[in-house]
Amino acid sequence: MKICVLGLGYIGLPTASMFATQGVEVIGVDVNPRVVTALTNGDVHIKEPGLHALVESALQSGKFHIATEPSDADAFIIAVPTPSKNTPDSGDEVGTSSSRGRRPDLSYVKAAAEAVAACLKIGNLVILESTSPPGTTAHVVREILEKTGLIAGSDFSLAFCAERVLPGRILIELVDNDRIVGGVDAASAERARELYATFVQGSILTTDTTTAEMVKLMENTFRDVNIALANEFAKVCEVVGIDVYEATRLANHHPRVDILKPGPGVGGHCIAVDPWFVVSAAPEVTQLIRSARDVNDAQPQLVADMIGASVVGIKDPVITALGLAYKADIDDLRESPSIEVVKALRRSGFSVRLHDPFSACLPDGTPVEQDLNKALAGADVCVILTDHSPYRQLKPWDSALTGMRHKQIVDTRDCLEYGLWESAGFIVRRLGVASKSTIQESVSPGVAEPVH
Ligand code: SAJ
Repeated sequence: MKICVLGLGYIGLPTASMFATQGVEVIGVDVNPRVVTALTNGDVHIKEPGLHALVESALQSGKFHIATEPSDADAFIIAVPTPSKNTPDSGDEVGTSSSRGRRPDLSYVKAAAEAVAACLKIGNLVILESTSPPGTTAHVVREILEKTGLIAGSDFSLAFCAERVLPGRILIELVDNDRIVGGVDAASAERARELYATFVQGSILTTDTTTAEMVKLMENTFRDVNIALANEFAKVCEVVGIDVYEATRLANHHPRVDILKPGPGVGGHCIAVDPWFVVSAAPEVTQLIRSARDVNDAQPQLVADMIGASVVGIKDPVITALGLAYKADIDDLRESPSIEVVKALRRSGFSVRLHDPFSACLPDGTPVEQDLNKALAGADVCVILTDHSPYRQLKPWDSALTGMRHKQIVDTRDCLEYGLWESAGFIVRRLGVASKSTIQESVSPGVAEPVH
């Protein structure tokens, strides 16, 4: 058995390595020569627990070969990105987010399918893993592959099987999670099921390709809509003067309620993108999904306004932003709401210092301070945007915090034991919590208590 995996990113690389360490001959293909050179030299370009060791052992097994183009194989797995792009009229509507009307960009999937078509032989199995709008496998990919004259479902098998892994737990979830495989016919689904059973220990359930594509989109849309609900509850709780975390904790005692956490917005390459694939598949009937996207997309500005309010009255305020990744304990900055908050603050003219223990620079090369003491020295407000573990352990008496000019914290992730901080004289602002001690109430108008 020989497999060709196209796309050596967050999903393709672990998947290819997993097959190779199970004794399957794998050709890992990436169009980016830098990725290919790095991997050939044993350098893994993605930070993920256990991934370096897995790739190393795959390469050492002699079963994992890296290339820039696919070659003959028994099975092809396409794991390239499916980003979204703005429709020409997006962003023009008053009161809506700039991402309104985003639609899937299938250019990478199409290019990968063309590359597979060039090597396609009778008896091959082709699987699309990239998250895709409903119908992509059965129409777009099928059409490209059938240009060879071979017919899907009779000359070759064609299936869709999306990944479902959580960044930070990829290697565990790749093995343990159930998988949904859709085939253009029952035999295609069955062949794909057998292939994944090489390393998947969860159940592998079969269906048709379009249902399998929709399942993946529904999963991430479910999460997006539920996060939007948590963000909306946070705003309501501020209006009615209560603590959203207390209310959520109590509501979640109900056996059929599981409210998520509010935050600075939704990031990552999936949840902020995939709902748009659903919207673009059926724009007339997806008002709720669209509204949820708008609610989540508006969070960074809301958080920026909250931070801006904390430094009213302070001359030349210094804001220190802790955490830039889209979620805790990873280095992934894609679609990160933390970066959107920083951009919004800078647009308003604020000076913002950046700190993140996992990222030394932004994608545009802007350096990110790695020393917390330096990042917070003389700062007027410390803002937790991403709840990385080191931040969760912060205490008001840590040297980094005592170096601040004013004792103010904005915790957008509810990750600090806020009572401790308030006892130490800090003003703590949390999303979804009506401020007990606003600056205006505690000290002279608009000025926070300085650190002595
Ligand atoms: N977030 C909140 N509040 C919450 C939970 C999350 O604001 O209560 C935010 C996070 O901070 C982050 C964003 O949402 O910015 C997304 O994070 P996440 O941990 O919910 O999900 P991802 O994007 O890392 O991974 C998701 C997962 N999908 C689901 O949980 C339904 C994962 O299983 C998928 O494989 C992955 O998308 C993907 O690749 O599609």
